[in-house]
Amino acid sequence: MNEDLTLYVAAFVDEMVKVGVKDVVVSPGSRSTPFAIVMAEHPKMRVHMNIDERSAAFFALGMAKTKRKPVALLCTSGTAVANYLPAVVEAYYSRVPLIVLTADRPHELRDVGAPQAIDQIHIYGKHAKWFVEMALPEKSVEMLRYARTMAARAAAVAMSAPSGPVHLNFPFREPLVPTITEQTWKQIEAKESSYIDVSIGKRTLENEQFQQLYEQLARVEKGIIICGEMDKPGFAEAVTMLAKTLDYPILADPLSQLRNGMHSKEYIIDSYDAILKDEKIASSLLPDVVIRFGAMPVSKSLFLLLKYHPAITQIVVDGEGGWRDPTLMASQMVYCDEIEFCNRLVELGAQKRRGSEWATTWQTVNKIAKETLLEAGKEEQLFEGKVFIELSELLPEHSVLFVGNSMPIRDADTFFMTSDKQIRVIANRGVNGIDGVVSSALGASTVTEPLVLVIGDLSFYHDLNGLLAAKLHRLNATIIVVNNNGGGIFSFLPQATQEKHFETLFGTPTDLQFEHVVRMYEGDYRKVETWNEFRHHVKHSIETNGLHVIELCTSRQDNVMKHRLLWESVSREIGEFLEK
Ligand code: TPP
Repeated sequence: MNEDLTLYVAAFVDEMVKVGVKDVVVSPGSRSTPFAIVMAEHPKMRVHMNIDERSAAFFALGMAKTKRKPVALLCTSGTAVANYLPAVVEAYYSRVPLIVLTADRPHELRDVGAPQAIDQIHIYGKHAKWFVEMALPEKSVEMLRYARTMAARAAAVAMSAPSGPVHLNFPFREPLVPTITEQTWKQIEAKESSYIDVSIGKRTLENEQFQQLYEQLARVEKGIIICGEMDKPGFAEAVTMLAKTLDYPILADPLSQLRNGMHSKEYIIDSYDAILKDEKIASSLLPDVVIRFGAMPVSKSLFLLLKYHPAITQIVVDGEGGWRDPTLMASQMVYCDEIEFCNRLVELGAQKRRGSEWATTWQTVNKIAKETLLEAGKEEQLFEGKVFIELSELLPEHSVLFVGNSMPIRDADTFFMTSDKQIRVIANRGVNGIDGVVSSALGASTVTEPLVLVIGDLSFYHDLNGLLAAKLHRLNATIIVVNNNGGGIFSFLPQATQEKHFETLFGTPTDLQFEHVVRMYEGDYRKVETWNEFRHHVKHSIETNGLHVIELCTSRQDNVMKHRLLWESVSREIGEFLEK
């Protein structure tokens, strides 16, 4: 009977379940056996097996992001632990709560040439919000309470602002197989409820601070609200009310969750990236004040506007108390829950300012830009941007659109415009990696369906291993691979002028036939050549269970040319309007 080990691990797992951590992504290994078996035995814990730790960690990240709750990860000792690093880093920067549990050799077997032993202490550095080297298992009442306390605290730290990953390292001595019986759960049930119930509050300001902010803003006519990545239920309604009160347009990033849904779109500007590409136009639309919510938006032209116009007063509101200002131009940091901030200013703004020329100009310019960009929707040839125009029509209510990094997120910014459909748009924008995107999307698909991922060919290649989860767990997902045979983004950058080295160092064509891989994972594979085929297969894949991969082959040269032509048309049309 391995009672010390069994009861200690069972107490930890039971507490995790009680504080709401009910999903764990497990990778196989020997040292992690105590947790793997206890978790599989716990009646309320859902175990998701994922063999490759790099994919497993991204799978957990996608799941946690979509749930807005912590998800646990479990792996054995050695390089398994190191393979979690990319996802831990992404989770840290994108504020996603993860509880990383790693099994380790006991202290006497460290740094003495024992197999599969590496230094796991603080292995994720500052990318883990909290690190704990756990005590060796013991079944005393005190140590069972210690195990419970650590589990509750791990979830609390992961969830408290800013949310992020925590790492607990568990030394285990052999024998490693726990002896779980019905009695085990009774023995560790110290209390019916959680051992520790943690309440986490929201940040707010004093009444006078709200009053001062309102008075400051009420004096300024030329203001804009900017929303980057943000996924708080209720924020869309609150910020659109604030926009109405102040008569400020909202420049809404595709990840702000403001472009889609039932809230008012009157003030939502979705084509600002194309509008602001022309410096002359941008300088005629300069605001005096900006209120910024969420992460920094994807748009480069918006970033440049904020960076190079120091006269703009930039107010950055962050409910999680970070420092999200890559422009280094913020004038005010406001640490207040974003919904509370909007609601309180709306309450103060009884006298609404409406119908200013400022807001109307932005609305008209946006309309012109949109109409011009939507011309791309008439394109007969396969054009990357049109994927998102088509998806706005094809995606059903309550779908999740997962967007890959590189061109897909930029095309979503330009071509995925406002609609009344409830569509959640998700991406890994903490550090913009092209790694782990397939796994993150598949993790998200375990939480909500239908899920459609749009991804570039290099990014798809990067995480082909991730597809195994779809086969093993019978997941339902549609993956649209935009295959321009290499890194399309680089054709837009100054590197594109380096003809001698461009293809070898940046373009990097792989000439891979993805069909074989998709079939290996028992997915349905379609290559589309026309928009009719595209529509047919997207609709069919959403209505049918299983993994579907739809590949669309495009040309990098054509792509850059078509984007530039569209941006030129937008500048021309808006320029003519503004000169009138
Ligand atoms: N490695 C990682 C893990 N993340 C990165 N962001 C990069 C490298 C640098 N990088 C950014 S975009 C890109 C690379 C290599 C090319 C992506 O190509 P693809 O996924 O085919 O998308 P496309 O640019 O064609 O839209």
